[in-house]
Amino acid sequence: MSTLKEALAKRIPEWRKEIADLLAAHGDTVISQVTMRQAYGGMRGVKGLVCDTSLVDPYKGLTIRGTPIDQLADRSAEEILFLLLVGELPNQDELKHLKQNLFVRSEVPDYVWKILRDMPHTAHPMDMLITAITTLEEESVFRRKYDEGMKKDEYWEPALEDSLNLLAKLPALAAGVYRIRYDKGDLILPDPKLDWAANYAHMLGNDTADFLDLMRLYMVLHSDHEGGNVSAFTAHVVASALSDPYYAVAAGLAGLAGPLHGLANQECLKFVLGVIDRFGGAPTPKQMEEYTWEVLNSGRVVPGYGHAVLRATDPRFTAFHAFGKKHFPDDPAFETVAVGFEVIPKVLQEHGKAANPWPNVDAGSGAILHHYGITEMRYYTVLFSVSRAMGMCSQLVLSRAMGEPITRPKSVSTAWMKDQVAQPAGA
Ligand code: HAX
Repeated sequence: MSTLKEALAKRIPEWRKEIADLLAAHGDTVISQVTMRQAYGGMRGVKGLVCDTSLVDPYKGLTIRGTPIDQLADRSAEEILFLLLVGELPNQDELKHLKQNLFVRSEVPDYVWKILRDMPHTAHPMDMLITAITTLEEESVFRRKYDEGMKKDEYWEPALEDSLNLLAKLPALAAGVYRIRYDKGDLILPDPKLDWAANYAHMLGNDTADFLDLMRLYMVLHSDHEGGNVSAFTAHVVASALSDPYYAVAAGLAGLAGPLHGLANQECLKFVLGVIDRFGGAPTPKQMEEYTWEVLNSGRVVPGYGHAVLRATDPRFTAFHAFGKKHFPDDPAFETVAVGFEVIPKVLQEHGKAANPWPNVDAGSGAILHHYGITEMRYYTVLFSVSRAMGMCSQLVLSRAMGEPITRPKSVSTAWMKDQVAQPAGA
């Protein structure tokens, strides 16, 4: 049976040559310029990174290896992982092998459960997930092989091994975080007949066909979002120091746990429930407008709206919206998100600050989870994390395969900036 590793091993020499040829011929070509505003402004728009797994077009949104995300919404997470890494979808044989391979690696050692159970009962679920991952670092093959003196050419192999081991365990780990943190009873064992995403749903404790489908969609939509977002970039930088994938993914997830990034889904449901609470159900457009202005006038951001790169409605929002519309159009939380979509972009345009007034992926996902009984909103970023780990791992395996060096941009001081624009004495 052919494997993901074999498929990747075939592609790597081609890609290495492609990059070497490009650099030999055009290595000194300028691809970006940096203004002072960009240096002080989160490096927005600076092109100084390469990511081949996915790309975000400001108007069309996410494409994975060139395919728009809405055309991949019916695929399994395993297919997406293969696509991210290898650049093409797996054949039946490769897919079957990957599913089995992930299942075989999925058992979580007891010492991890012990640590999670010993954590304070008030711990944030993201703290628990990150702790579980750093605890699992004990298993790192990359670190062991590095200590044994592996060659640079070989780095990608144990990076892939660690990535597959970690990804295989993540659904069980994340479901365990949910069940331990929220007293949901015993842990549930995975079912060998289910795929990776459906097993996550099953281990959370909901085996209905709709919820399994939702988890499949959720895991695909959040899987990757090019290289410059906080979590991907953080994981990339940490892995560039040859820290192993457990450290890199844990670091990336610490970034995802920020309210301007992955934690926004938690904030979004808080916003939606606040609206429902205030108006006793889904609001009218007028009420939604009033509420949104209140949030803005109190100096807060409207969660789920705006984006550092996108300048149109996020196709991932559209996919979630279509799911909600099909399965539960009358749910008050879904209706509230729908009214928000009608009203909030206009309010943000009138407010005049946000460069992008349109919804991002987080605007509606919480309302959908809420419908299926996952009401513990502090847990939502964990779901995002399980999926996004696929992107982080794929990117770091490819970075090692391409022999990328340690990341180290140059910083400058404000005094240096002032010197650049100082008039010569007497001018
Ligand atoms: N509500 C109110 N104000 C907003 C806003 C929003 N949804 N989005 C942007 N703005 C404001 C910014 O706070 C900024 O204000 P100041 O000049 O006073 O600092 C101004 O508009 C310009 O910001 P921008 O250039 O449009 O946006 P950034 O690239 O700086 O930031 C963010 C992008 C996603 C962080 C921003 O739009 C935001 O805070 N959105 C709400 C939080 C959110 O939904 N985050 C999830 C994003 C998707 C993601 O990463 N998921 O993981």
